[in-house]
Amino acid sequence: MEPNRTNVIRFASSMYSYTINVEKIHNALNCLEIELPSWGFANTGTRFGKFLQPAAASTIEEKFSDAAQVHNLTGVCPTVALHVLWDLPYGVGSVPDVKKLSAQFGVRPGSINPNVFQDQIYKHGSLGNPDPCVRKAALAHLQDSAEIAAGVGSRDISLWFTDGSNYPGTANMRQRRKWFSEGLGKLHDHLAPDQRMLIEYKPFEPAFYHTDIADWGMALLLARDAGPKARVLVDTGHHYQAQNIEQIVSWLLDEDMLGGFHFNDRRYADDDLTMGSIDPYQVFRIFHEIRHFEWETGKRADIAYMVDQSHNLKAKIEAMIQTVTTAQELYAKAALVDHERLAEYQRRSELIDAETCLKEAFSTDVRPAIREWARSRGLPEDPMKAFRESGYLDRITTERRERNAAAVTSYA
Ligand code: RM4
Ligand code: MN
Ligand code: MN
Repeated sequence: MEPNRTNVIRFASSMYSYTINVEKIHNALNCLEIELPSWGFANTGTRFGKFLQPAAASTIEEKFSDAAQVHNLTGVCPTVALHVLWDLPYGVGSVPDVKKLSAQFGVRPGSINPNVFQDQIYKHGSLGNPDPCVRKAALAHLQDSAEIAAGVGSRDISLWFTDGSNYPGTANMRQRRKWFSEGLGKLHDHLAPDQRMLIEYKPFEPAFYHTDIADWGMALLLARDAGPKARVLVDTGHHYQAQNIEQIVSWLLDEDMLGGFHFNDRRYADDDLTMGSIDPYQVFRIFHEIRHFEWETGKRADIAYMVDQSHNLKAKIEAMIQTVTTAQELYAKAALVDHERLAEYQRRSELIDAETCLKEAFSTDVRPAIREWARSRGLPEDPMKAFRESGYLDRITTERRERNAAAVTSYA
């Protein structure tokens, strides 16, 4: 059948917008990097116990090796977040080892995460502890962490505190805020000129009555108090059910105070499930706010995109590949939003058209364009398939099985 003129024109114009879309997606993917957490490759569990995986990583060398697999297959995960207590047992003394592993595996150390919650001295808090000796010890560890970060060439120190209380009347909340402000200020003074400190908030758990840094407002005030190198870190799992995370993100962007993300998903609380597994539209909306901010201001938002997940049941490396693929898809969709058109609809309060404009981008199948992008970079089109065919999992399962079987799994 001869194509009629109208069809030809329609086809040509849809080809034209297809080409524009592919270009938009490729440009967006070129600037998306995702940091993997070292602890995401280790055996983790719930407070009721762990189900051990024979292939889980238990040394920092194994964590680097697993993270490198994900980076080699996806091309967008050049850094791995490290937890000082779990990954650098000798503190600053472990820096040379980390540098060696980084050179060996081709992935760099990313954010450095101090640990001021596991030691027995932190039973009643760290920087907010009523005991000045404990506050001093916590600060010393935070400052050491800044030195570790400088030593391994990382920019960000990522701070999460469990400080809080379980029962009303047992803690002086205002006083603790002052201690926090003091301690974080001292850490700020200790940072090198190009370093940043990211302050994470969480409404509850492990503290169940009050948490010292419970929400983005508290984190923002403390970051402001600390100084110009402090920013807020948004962990998507650290909000109450109905909270509008993308609005928090857009306000923090507006204040130039958004430093980074810990991505994960949840159904109930801080479930640490795979990003986008429960509510992909929410991740899209967050990415959209960031892209919209960048379009409107002409500025590039300086955000560390990090994953903070715990795969108790899923195979760890595969779950991480799935996460990266999901992040790319949702970011690519957000890159497709037609900002000019959206701004016009918003100005005229054309509600249905504005919402449809967003949904059109969300419902576009971006996978062919992502495959094309991967091909153009010499990466596998299907990283999961490539991983499964690589034989890596079989090899590490054999190597690590015995050690993992001997690990501790009990809750009590
Ligand atoms: C916390 C928080 C921190 C992470 C720890 C392991 O809930 O999200 O960012 O480092 O878990
Ligand atoms: Mn987190
Ligand atoms: Mn968390």
